[in-house]
Amino acid sequence: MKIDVITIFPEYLAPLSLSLLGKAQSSGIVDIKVHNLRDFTNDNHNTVDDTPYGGGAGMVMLPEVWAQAIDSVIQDGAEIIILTPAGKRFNQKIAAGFSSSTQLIFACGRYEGIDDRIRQYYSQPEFQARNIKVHEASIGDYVLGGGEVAAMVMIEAITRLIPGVLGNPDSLTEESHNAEGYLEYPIFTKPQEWRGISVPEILLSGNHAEIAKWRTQQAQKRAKDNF
Ligand code: 6GU
Repeated sequence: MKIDVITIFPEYLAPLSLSLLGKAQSSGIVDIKVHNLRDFTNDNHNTVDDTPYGGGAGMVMLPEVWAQAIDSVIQDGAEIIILTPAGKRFNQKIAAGFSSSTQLIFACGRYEGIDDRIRQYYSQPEFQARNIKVHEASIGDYVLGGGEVAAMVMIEAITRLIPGVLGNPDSLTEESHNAEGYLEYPIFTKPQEWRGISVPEILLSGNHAEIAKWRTQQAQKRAKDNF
């Protein structure tokens, strides 16, 4: 999978070369490139934004600069993901869908966002014919300073679902037994008693059917208590 992240703060994305993702890149499973939007400006001030038509607070990112950047990386089959708090809420199911894509392009908006014509332009029939799709995505109901952290969240959630990225693929099958993707039971390791708190007796019983039943109950209880 090819992943291109376009941002005015490339340094923000440095953690992408650490840990599992760093390994997945060295082994060639994913190829992540971070691009500086300002490299695609055409004026001396490297301008990326201007005031909004119709008035209002803040600045809007210029469509031509974004198109230059996207055009420099786009391939047939690409999923263009525009990060905006107004986008569709990202979840595990969406992550699974994107995990089989050949190219993901993350457009990290700042300020009040990217001129809407970028979404419109890449949604046109000529791009549809190339299997290129545009999405607007949000990671939750709160406002971040920009899409960079949201892109990292999505990249981590998506890439760990690609075969070969996780050290132990069993971690994935365990998760997928839960319809909502990640509703887990509480877990314990050694020692059996720690600072006066004991591991639940059932987990020491060796009765796998009873343990599975307990874990399901606990996971359901957790899911209910969380909301
Ligand atoms: Cl994708 N961007 C911004 N700026 N804020 C967010 C978000 C994205 N998702 C949740 N909050």
